Amino acid sequence: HAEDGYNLWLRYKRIDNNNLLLTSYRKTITAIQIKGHSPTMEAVRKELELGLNGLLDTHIPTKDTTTNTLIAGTREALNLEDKPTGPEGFLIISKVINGKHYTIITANTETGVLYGAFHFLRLIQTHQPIENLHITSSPRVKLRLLNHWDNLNRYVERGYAGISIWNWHTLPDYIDDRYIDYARANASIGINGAVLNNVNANATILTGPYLQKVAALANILRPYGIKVYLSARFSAPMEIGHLKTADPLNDTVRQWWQAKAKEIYQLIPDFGGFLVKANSEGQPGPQNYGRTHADGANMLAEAVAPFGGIIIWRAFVYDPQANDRFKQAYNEFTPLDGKFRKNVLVQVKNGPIDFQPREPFSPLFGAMPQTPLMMEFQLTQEYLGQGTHLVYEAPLFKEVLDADTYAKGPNSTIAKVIDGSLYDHTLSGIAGVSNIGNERNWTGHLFGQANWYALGRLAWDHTLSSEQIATEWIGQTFSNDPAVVTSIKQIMLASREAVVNYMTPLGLHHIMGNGHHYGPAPWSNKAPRPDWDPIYYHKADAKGIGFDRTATGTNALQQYQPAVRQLYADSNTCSDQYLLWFHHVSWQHKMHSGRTLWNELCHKYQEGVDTVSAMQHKWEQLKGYIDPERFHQVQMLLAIQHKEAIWWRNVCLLYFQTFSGMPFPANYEQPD
Ligand code: GCW
Repeated sequence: HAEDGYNLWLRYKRIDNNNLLLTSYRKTITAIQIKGHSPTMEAVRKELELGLNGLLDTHIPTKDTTTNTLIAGTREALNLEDKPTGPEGFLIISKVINGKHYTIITANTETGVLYGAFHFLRLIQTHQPIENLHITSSPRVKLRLLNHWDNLNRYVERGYAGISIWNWHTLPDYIDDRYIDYARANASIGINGAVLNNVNANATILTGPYLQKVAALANILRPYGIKVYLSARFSAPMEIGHLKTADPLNDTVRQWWQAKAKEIYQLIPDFGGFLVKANSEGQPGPQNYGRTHADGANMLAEAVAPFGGIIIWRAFVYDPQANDRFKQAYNEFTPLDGKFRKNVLVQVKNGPIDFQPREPFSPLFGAMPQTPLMMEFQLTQEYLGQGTHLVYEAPLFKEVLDADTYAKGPNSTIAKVIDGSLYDHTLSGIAGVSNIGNERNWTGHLFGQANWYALGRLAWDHTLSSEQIATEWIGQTFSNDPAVVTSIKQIMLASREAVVNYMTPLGLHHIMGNGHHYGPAPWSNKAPRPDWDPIYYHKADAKGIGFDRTATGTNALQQYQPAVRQLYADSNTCSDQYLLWFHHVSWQHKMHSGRTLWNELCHKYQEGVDTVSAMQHKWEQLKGYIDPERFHQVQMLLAIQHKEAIWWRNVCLLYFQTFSGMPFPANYEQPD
């Protein structure tokens, strides 16, 4: 492939001759020895060969030589004393045995060895020394999943990178190479599961012919440590089973699911389980029969339990009748804590509304101690400029993971809720709603790749910083030249705050156009449901703007622990970032900066635009340091982003000015 981004962060591009590390790498690795011939060990061999031969531009033989050999194998196969941790952890160690030098990649399982091999390649790709290694690593979170919102007809809901990579039509007989590269990319960042179809599920996926297709994909992904999962439509027993009901307490329904589970596990013995969106946005669910989410989840959990499967039940629910969508998930789910079977996780979106540029964390985190809660992040940038805006999401993910729920006193971070450590859960998980499609560079926007990458890395180790992850990604994707790394990193790290500022500063949210969720439409009030309308969220009027969620309003704040509530409860002390999430404040309200709210709003929108200009400027300076193809692609997209940041600023300010009646501050670029 030319420089079209297809190779993601696995480019294995030759290290420059004038880089001293090249000599050292070539000296340290003169042969590769792979212990074992299973499909996973074959994947290890292929990757190490591809990677090392590419990076070092030499042919490294796969055989045992006297010294300077890279050995990869399970601990059992190598008969080692050193102990890697856990079923997926790995150990990379430099050893001298009988005067001979070895680099050993080992693990308790073959999948662990594969993760170790990718880590080793990452070290070289990011130009780290490899002569004296002692690295142990194991994932902090057990289920590290991508959720594909694939509709079976190549359409991806909220997909901005072409059509789906799953070609259901040609499966199971035709295996696109791309499936293998998908598996490699995921394994390289530790992703170990893929939910193949949309949560707005089509029951067809559960029919015999489709299960054959799913099995074909499972066979491809298996050597890479990736399990397949399916979104299950709750009413499938009626639609494809021709039953009269899908009531979870009905015996025939239960038997139908049990038989279905058995059928699936016969084809796919390591099938992961089901993901379910129920009684949400019109999807069928247990409440249609007067049953609870727990009844529904438990019925499915019972069906997959004999085979070691799990159920991931989504908590994304809201009700058009309710006065505050914010509160719904908490209200419906906290009473069910303790009622779910052991093999159920509840998957919660990071915020209480819906993947906004910034949300306070969902109050469910920390509020269901007896239930393993799984994090749902959205890689596909539905509300963040979709496929055209450069937004590096790691800072968003980190902000959420590092937030303190105070559920068990201070330092009860969301990361600890999610990794199971706060409440001692063995099941734990993080999911990312996938941003990939069949575009040549997978994600449409080249920088969307960084979000996929970051999700995997953070699910493996949530203590990594956004900056570390960016540095790794840039080194592998573009260059390790410190000047290039610094500039691209600055662009990436500024981008999330930029999108917050030019779209929804100071705690505004959900003012994107109904349906498409792309551009600004703060005036819009004609959606089929009130809770899809921007005016429901910003509540601008002559007095001020913002959603009062304190005791004088909907009191959604009540759902947080007192220590969190305290952070937000008073409009004078609430941080600017969340002000309009929790307060309806006057246009004259004095902000921390000393400006009025109106002036601050103008200031923030402008700041967003200015940051995008600065990002563009930094990118321009990289000309000549990055191949022309990728340079030009990103350059064009940044120009769109800049144009649209101005669009957002102008539209929102002119609209809100109809309420504030206040002039734009002096020295301010007047919107038109
Ligand atoms: O954000 C909304 C999206 C829907 C999506 C839903 C969900 C899959 O607009 O497209 O449906 O969330 O997460 O279930």
